Amino acid sequence: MNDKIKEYSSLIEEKLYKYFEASLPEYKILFDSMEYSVKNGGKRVRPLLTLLFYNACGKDDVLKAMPMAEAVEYIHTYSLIHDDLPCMDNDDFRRGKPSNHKVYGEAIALLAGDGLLTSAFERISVWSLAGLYDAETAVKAIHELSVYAGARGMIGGQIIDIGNENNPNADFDNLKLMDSLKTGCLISVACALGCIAAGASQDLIDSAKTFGEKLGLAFQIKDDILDVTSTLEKLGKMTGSDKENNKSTYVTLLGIEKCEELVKQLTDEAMNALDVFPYNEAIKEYANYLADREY
Ligand code: GRG
Repeated sequence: MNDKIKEYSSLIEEKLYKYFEASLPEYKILFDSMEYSVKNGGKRVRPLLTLLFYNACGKDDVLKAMPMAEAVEYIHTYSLIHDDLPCMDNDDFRRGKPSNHKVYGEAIALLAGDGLLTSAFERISVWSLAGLYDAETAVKAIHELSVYAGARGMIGGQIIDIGNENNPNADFDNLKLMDSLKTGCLISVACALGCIAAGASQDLIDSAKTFGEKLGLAFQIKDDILDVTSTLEKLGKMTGSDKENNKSTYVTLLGIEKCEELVKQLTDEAMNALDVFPYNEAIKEYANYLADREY
């Protein structure tokens, strides 16, 4: 694995939990619950992409992009906590451990998700007030994040997903729209945030988004493949859940072989968007790693 990927991954692990150290004693349980899910061993795909894109813009002081990386991982974690709730997917396991509501109960899990969502905007704005980002950079980052994580982005994808429950006939275009929103948007904005933190041009920000859109779809198709081919031990969550929920997926529509081809094709297309970046080697390596991943 590329040295930069290793270095940034350990930086992320070092910084991601600082926020929870300053928990309020009167209701520490909320911070414990937020920390439980953040600490719970995710792959850190999104914050890593933020740091890698910051670096790809020619910047080395990656700590400057860390609040953006934290923000996107907190939003990702909130989405997983809420997604596991009984009113959504009702999943008892996440990343091989009991899901948040199984440990803390539904009410606290709901609030932990709310706390993480809002803390994302706190992370960026507090560092801007401290002088790390100028006001325009912070507003741009907050704007992009709120659009991509909100009703026009990730939440929109979740609504389409709910509409597809018990609809094994959803077609390719429906799945593509759902996943572009549900999965692609947060990955896209993670890439864009790295460029925004670096003060990059709109051209670079747009290319980062294009990369994220393609990679996000490849990532989701791979996720659907692993739901069929992997195991609970490797994935840390129940496999076969799509079949059990009677859901149409890329695998049910196209079969595994065609899906593997599509992952490769979308990953290649994502790479094409990287030509404009001065330093893109680490991102290319990471995109290939994600396409070949087993969990
Ligand atoms: C706000 C309820 C709510 C939902 C928003 C993102 C989302 C929609 C729901 C989360 C569940 C899900 C399966 C989303 C698809 C994207 C995806 C494959 C998430 C898993 O991301 P990984 O593999 O997770 O990066 P880790 O555990 O590694 O962090």
